[in-house]
Amino acid sequence: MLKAKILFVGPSEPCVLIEWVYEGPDNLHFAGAISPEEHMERNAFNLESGKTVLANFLTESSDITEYNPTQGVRILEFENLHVTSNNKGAGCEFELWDCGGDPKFESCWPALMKDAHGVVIVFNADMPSHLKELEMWYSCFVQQQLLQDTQCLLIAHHKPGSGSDRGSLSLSPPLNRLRLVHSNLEDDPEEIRLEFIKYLKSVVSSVSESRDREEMSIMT
Ligand SMILES: Nc1nc2c(ncn2[C@@H]2O[C@H](COP(=O)(O)OP(=O)(O)OP(=O)(O)O)[C@@H](O)[C@H]2O)c(=O)[nH]1
Ligand SMILES: [Mg+2]
Repeated sequence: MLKAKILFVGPSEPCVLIEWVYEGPDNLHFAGAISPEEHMERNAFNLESGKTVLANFLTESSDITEYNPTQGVRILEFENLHVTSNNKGAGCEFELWDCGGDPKFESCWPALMKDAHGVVIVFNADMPSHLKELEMWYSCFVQQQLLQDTQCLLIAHHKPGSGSDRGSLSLSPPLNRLRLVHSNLEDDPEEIRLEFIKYLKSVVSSVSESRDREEMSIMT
């Protein structure tokens, strides 16, 4: 049975250590790092792209509402009845590798990329810094791995309350050659589910085609 490995990658700002100093009465000084309240605020500012939330939704895994930075990678296995590996209806299994976006995991990337069949880059369209980073993720995970553009999907994830302005997002080459879809789990969750199935189908057909080509070259 065909088994396809799909990576979920994309930016997530590292947890900045905010040093604060409070000068109290009698010249008392307090100093500290990021407080729990600030951590909550940081969440509201949408610094992460939403890879884990989307990965859980698309593989029907548990819902996570509290932010828990992915440490390295989580691997979610799933099957999708709508996606078969050939026209006789043979099944196909998937592994979704939900990668942590913090740059501190960069040293793990080569191991994560190995033998991937597809790369989904998730970003938050409201964050200008995410848009600037997209090209780096594409170059590193797709171009340098010699994957086809059809094996890559860009997902502009819209968190609740972040506004769903889609029109203003225009990407420059080479990113504008890629398939770009929007996800908004609150307003229209089925839209991204259908788009993801379409993407899985295109990955499976390119994997099957390259296997067929390999088999033909062995026989001839
Ligand atoms: N309710 C809701 N919350 C969301 C959604 N997307 C993101 N969030 C919130 O944003 C937080 C961060 O999202 P994650 O999916 O964990 O982010 P990530 O891209 O996996 O981050 P890293 O693992 O650090 O790379 C979540 O824990 C949620 O609190 C969404 O569609 N709905
Ligand atoms: Mg995560």
